[in-house]
Amino acid sequence: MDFSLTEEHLMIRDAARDFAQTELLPGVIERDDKQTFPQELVRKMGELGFMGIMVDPKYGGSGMDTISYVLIMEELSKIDASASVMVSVNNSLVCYGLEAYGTEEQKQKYLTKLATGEQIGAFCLSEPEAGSDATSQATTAIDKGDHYILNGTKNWITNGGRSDVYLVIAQTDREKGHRGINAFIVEKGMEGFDIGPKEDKLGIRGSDTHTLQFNDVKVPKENRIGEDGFGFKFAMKTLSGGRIGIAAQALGIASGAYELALKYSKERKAFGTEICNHQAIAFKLADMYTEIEAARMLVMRAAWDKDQGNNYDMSSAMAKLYASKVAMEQSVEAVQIHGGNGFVKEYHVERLMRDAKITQIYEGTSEIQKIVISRGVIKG
Ligand code: COS
Repeated sequence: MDFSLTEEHLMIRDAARDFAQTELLPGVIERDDKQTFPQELVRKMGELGFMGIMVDPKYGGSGMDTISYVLIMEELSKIDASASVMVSVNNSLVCYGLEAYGTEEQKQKYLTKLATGEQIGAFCLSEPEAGSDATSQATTAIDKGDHYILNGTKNWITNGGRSDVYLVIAQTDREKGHRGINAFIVEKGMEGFDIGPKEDKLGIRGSDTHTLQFNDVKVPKENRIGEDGFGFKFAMKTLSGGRIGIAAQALGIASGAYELALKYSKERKAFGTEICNHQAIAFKLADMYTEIEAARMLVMRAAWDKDQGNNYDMSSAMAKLYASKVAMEQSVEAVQIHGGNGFVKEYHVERLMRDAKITQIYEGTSEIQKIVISRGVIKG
């Protein structure tokens, strides 16, 4: 067993940290306040190879491993979880989904642009009545021979207004249940595809979240991903990797909040000494650090499982369940250590606390992760 990172991993982590500090940090409060999508920063992240981290270089990707992906996600998320969720969705839901299950034509046409950040992608599974209960897809894709006709509504779609490529899950044959579900590549601008207004959110306010409408959208058959009826398994397999990305995002929110709290506790004085010298604060720091390191082990384990070719359904669910809990609890503690200043935007921790909540909800709520884990435990 080896807990150390390679020289290459350390370099990748430092590059991500440097980018987050110099590029993401300066405008992060304003982007959160005004809900501004960081278009220019996405372009820069594409140049650094962050939009196709694990994609094979022959499709324009960086050809890195999942450990690298997790390291990059943690560093970006310490500073700006709105930017990191775009990276996560583009990498582990859209690029991975296309690379693992797309045809060579689909990879050449779509993946090559998504992996470089020239284009952005979105993953469209959730619906007004189908979030956790993902097999109950109301969106339909009727088979018309050489094309499908898509009708329905998708909710809370990250990158919803800014994407060029949308992977859309829809029901083709209701009688077949989940085996009648398909996944499709839908392009922005296809007739009948409309993007609703941007959601006004509690956290990750710089990310671009929309409801999407599909009204008789004609999707060519060559845009279906995998065999007929593969769509639900496609969503499940892709989300298992997505959960590693969100777990790493949660880890970054927690460690970012912790680092700010530690620094503050060494500067702020009360009762004649820096507040870190008071046991009330020192014990909080001890708990925070321990919890974050425990989350890190689970996140790294899930990434390692994926890199080794092991099944990572359970390890990614455990990583997301635990890291998101740590992000929520420890960002609250970071605000508490900051006292009154913690409630003020310029100290950053209140934003991290707001951003933390979504990690317990998207890409499968904590309750869904417990379903996945408990089924795995019982099955053995
Ligand atoms: N990989 C491959 N196949 C999987 C899978 C996985 N990780 N998980 C489930 N499947 C397959 C099952 O094997 C089953 O196929 P067969 O009947 O051919 O064996 C099929 O998918 C249906 O699985 P299951 O019966 O377990 O479906 P459930 O309705 O009980 O739902 C959960 C399973 C709850 C795990 C699933 O609906 C889920 O993950 N929901 C949350 C979705 C989500 O993350 N939403 C957020 C949207 S993205 S922001």
